[in-house]
Amino acid sequence: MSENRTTQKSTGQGSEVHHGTGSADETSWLTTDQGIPVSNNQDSLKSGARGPTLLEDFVLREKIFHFDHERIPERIVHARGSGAHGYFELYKSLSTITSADLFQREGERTPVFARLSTVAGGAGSVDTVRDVRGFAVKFYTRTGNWDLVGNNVPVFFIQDAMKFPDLVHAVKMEADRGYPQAAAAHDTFWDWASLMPESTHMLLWLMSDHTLPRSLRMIQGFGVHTFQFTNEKGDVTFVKFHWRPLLGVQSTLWDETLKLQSADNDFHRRDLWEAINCGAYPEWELGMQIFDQRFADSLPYDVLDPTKLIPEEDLRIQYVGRMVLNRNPDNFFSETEQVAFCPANIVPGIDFSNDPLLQGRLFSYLDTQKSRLGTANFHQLPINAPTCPFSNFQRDGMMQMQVPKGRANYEPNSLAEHGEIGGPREVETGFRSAPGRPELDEQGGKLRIRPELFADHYSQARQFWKSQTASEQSHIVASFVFELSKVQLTAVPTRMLGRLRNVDEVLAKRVANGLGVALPAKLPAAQNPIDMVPSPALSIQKKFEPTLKGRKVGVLFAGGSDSSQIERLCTQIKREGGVAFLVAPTLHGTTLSDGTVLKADGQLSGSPSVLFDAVAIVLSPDAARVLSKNTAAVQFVADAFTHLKAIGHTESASLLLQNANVVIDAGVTSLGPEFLTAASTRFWEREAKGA
Ligand code: HDE
Repeated sequence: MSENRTTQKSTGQGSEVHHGTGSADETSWLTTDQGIPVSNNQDSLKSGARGPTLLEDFVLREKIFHFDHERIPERIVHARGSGAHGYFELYKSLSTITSADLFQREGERTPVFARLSTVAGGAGSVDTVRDVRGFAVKFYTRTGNWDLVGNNVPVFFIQDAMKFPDLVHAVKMEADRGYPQAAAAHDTFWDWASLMPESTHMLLWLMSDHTLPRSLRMIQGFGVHTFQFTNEKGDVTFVKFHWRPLLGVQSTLWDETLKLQSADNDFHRRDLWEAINCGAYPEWELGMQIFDQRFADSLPYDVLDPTKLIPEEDLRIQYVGRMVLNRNPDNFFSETEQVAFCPANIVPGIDFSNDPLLQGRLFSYLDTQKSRLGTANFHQLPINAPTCPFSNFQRDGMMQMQVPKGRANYEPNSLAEHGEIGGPREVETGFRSAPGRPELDEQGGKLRIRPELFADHYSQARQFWKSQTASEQSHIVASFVFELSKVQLTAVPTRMLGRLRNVDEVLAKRVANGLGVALPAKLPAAQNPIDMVPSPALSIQKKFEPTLKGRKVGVLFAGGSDSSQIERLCTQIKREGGVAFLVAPTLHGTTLSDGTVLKADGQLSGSPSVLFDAVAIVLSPDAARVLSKNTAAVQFVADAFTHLKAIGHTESASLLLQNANVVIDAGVTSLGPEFLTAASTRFWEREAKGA
């Protein structure tokens, strides 16, 4: 026998990547899943150095076997998401309206895990698409897990769960061709949407800037449905949930969004991760609109209809606490991928309403977890398990990870009387449904119908349109034109325009003009819309408050740049709560005016200005001359200008600005304090001037 065939220890001549052996401490040892120490993680077991691999190589087989099964089905919707841990802190007790434990004690913190997602795209799709964002929060309360599974838009496409599979089939990749990915701009979506008047209000939101968020840290969240609170006495109150980002709501422009897709596929995921990693924890306030039946009755729409919202001008939002996300997941798969949200997870003191969309969701999410996570025991995964004790008589099933003791797997039992473990028992303070209201809701008869008040599909869509600024209205028009221009089914854009006339004649006309088609006849409405008072709160721009907090400034420098100027700028940006990101033509070693050498954070060709909220151009005359002929540098400045961002610059950088066709306005400044003010906002007026 040759030595090669007998000595497994030999690594052979061709093997060169053995990275040391584990220490005496067993916890550092590489082992198989069975705990057997592994001596070689580079080479499979072969018959001779060049021979076939042997079937007995259990180390290799186990490694490949596990790898083959690494993926689980992605979510049918909301497949692409980013998660983080944090806490919810209550401002003041809500004990008069709800007995929910997490809302009892002022200042108390409840741990949470939040997952923010896009809806239509697959798990590997790009972050910056035009889409609604999911806003799901799991509260690990002392009386069980409460999942508030909402979106960043306060209304939904449909009124009844029956239509959800149709909506999702229509918006996802088309069934035969498998594209487009993560986009609504295609035949089947608009075919469906143009035939679904109830989706109109949501379509206005979808076409608005709300679906192009600048950052996941800058999105709102909404519970969408009406929920109910119950207190100790059994009184019932209605509640709608809102999340308000402390960084303000901010969006990108469509062109910015498109360019971000090539600049950074993971723009939102990276942004969230980096912010948490550097201690700039994103924060939202939890708001509630609390009302009773009398208020509900006073509205011209039904509060059980999820295509309607209650304008905050009509009913104040009370902010009752804040959520801080302060810890990134340790493992993306175990936490963000395996987290299983379910709107049916509510705790004593909170209850559902009869919203027919919500009612359907109560079934769907539990069911989908079995399909994704493979077992009814998915609740035992660490990210899903309640942090309070939980115990019942459910037993066994695939992947049972608990080891219940004793033989009490049924109830009632008298085992405890015989000195054995008897198991848990019902508790007086346990979950109780809010009392039904037969006079209002449960009126007997099994009917597949909708309440009459659900028939108005246009009034709130019109209110939304009228509440936007001129710039936001132009964006909505441009989005409709873009999306409908991608539709090849000829009757569909016409049908959509016929519907849009019910929302607003000017909107319909502008979209028709953009498409270059004649305005078709108005389609009949099930109920004629009414004019509601515009709600400024529905506009992002009207609520916008200038700030540098959480924003990123790209600082372009090159050889010979003034080092003290760069340093001063970076310090000031940081002081304002922003991040300065240094960009230079070469990454390593740019020599500045005083001879010091500065390393950039990103190379110019890979760090376009779409990645930033504002840009500062710190160039020496020589570098400005060179860069004014450099395509990446010219594009850097030109895009910043077109994307309505502040441009601060040294006098000598003027040539570069000229070549980028920058027109001097309030957003183009020197690098003094005026730049910091300008960098805290956007210059929407440039749009009107054709930027
Ligand atoms: Fe969902 N939805 N949905 N949805 N949804 C899912 O559950 C469903 C709806 C929302 O980060 C799925 O675990 C039905 C409204 C979010 O893990 C699935 C209906 C709102 C997330 C499902 C709706 C949402 C989901 C896919 C109509 C906003 C991601 C995987 C009756 C209020 C949660 C999963 C996460 C996920 C079904 C409508 C928000 C298939 C049947 C309305 C944020 O169960």
